[in-house]
Amino acid sequence: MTRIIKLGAAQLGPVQRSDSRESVVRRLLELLREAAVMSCDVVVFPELALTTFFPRWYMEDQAEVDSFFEHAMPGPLTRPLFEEARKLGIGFYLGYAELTEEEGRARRFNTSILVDKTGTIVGKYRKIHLPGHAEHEPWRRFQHLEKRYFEVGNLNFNVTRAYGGIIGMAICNDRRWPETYRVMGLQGVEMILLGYNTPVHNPPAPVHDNLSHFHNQLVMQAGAYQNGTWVIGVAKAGCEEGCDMIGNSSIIAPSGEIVGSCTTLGDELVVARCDLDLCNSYKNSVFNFAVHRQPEHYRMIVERKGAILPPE
Ligand code: ING
Repeated sequence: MTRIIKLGAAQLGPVQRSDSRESVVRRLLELLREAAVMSCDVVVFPELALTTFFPRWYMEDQAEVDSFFEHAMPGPLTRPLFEEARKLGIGFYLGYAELTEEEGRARRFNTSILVDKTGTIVGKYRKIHLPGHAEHEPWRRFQHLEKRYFEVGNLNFNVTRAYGGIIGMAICNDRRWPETYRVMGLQGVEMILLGYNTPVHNPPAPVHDNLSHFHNQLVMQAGAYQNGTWVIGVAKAGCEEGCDMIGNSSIIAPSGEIVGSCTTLGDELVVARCDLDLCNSYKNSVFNFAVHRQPEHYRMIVERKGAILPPE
């Protein structure tokens, strides 16, 4: 029996600071309904989909910072999304800023959830690779303060059985690190869902700006091929509060081929037929880890975190 997921990459255009949660949820519902017309099984929304990318600003007032976080998921403003998804029989990935209490203290994470077709949360991930910096750096055109506002994720890179396959999640900068894909690849992942908010301009390395689309697709294509998995990356795009962010949302097959990508910087749904069994020809041949990987022959370098160079 084939295991095909009709996958909708639901890119969002910019969300401005003044845009209410309600207005954003209305946009997400619009994309969800369009996905239903296209017979989608699963829809992927961006990272931090409910608000503007607030780490671009230096803030000291914790209450102001916390206004960008969700204190419950679903909460009163996001519940309509879960209810509509259940009614339409569509699962979804959603990225948001999570404020919760664990071990007796407030915890703040850059989080994504996996919701099945009954509207039940079946998976959660908290962003591990937090880019940027923790203190105000006035030399920058805009800040990137994820290290200030979020803790490093504490849920590892995990996988969930859902939608008939083995599904993993990542968030934005995670996609640039090969470990992200390999840790899930070693768990047999067949489809990795991730959202991103990626400025065109990267202040520490402006020479990379003109390669932002190339790098965006390069890392996801490599991760997909080297682990025999589908990878779907979905942007919040366009000019947000004066900061231009890339679109280029992409659906990538286990072959590394791009089977669909957005062409605008707005709210845009791209749909693809994702056959999970396409993973097998890579997992059972060139990337058959059990037969071809030799971790014992490089473990010492990985664990020592450094090269073993011959004496001078
Ligand atoms: N954003 C960016 C990303 O990794 C970045 C940060 C931008 C890194 C440009 C390198 C170059 O896509 C988030 N939110 O991680």
